[in-house]
Amino acid sequence: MAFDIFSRRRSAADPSRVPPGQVLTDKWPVLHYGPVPRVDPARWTFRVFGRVERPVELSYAQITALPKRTVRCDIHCVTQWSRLDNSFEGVPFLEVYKLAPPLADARFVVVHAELGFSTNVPLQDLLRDDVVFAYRHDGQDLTPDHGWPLRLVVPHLYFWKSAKWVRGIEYLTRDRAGFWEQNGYHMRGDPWREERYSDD
Ligand SMILES: Nc1nc2c(c(=O)[nH]1)N[C@H]1C(S)=C(S)[C@@H](COP(=O)(O)O)O[C@H]1N2
Ligand SMILES: [Mo]
Repeated sequence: MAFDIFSRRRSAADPSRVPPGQVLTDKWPVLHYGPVPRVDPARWTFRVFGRVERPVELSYAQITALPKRTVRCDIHCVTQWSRLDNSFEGVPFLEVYKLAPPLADARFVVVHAELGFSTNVPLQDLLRDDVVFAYRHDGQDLTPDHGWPLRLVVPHLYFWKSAKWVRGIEYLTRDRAGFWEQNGYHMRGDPWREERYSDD
């Protein structure tokens, strides 16, 4: 316990872990637009489509049978809270990428989620070994609030790019604004450069 308090203080005291304009929290706020969708994993599918040679559709059993990894990372929300030292367990983006590779001209991805939510991410930002489709956080299954049964985690971008309740990815040659991006948020969203809004 004492160690936990010590390590938290030490993180809080380390400005190199906290991007400009962010405030630390120990709690994990729940943030999204609209209701929490009700999801039945038995009927759930994950589609890979767009600029791919061979589109695929995976069941929940199939995607969670792919190799998994645990990523330790900090969360930075554009509404200015940051939460340090999270662990997310799930399927690396790179595994899904290998399973249905995009065509050579693909440069961007739109991540599709339940209830019409989407977010766009440059492909380069997803081709990193710490980007995962997560089903567990800090050793427990994700709660429905936080994106169960599957959410994306892109540790180095603002957390709105980490879509909850994902249902597929679409590869594109040109960038296309997702839900928050159509409402003024940045097309990339790097917290270290404070890329909060489209005019930042
Ligand atoms: N499907 C979906 N995913 C979403 C959102 C949303 O509205 N719908 N909001 C994003 C935003 S703005 C944030 S900050 C994080 C919050 O994740 P959390 O509730 O697990 O903290 O989810 C992101 N993923
Ligand atoms: Mo957010």
